[in-house]
Amino acid sequence: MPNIKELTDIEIDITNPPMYKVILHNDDYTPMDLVINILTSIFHKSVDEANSIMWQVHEKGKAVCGVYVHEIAQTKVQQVKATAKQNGYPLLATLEKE
Ligand code: TYC
Repeated sequence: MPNIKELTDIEIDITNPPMYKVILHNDDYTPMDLVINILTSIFHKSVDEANSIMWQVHEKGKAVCGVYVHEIAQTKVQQVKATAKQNGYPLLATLEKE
């Protein structure tokens, strides 16, 4: 029979995993269309949402494009990095703990 302390720890792990923001950064080279494609394909945004996030990054320097558990957030950052590299652009995404 688990004691109360064990039950509390398990509950915290399942219900409140730490969450991470994936932040997209502006640069002067990555084409707007590629950023929109990344936001629709990797972050599952609608074309309207992707357009709005892309303009926010372009005008303000950065924007949050999603909030995920660590493993998923890290995978998305790597997918952005790989896509940018494949296309020869310096697009940058980073993680920030919520
Ligand atoms: N500033 C880029 C341009 O003018 C567009 C851009 C938007 C680049 C968002 C990166 O995360 C980014 N082509």
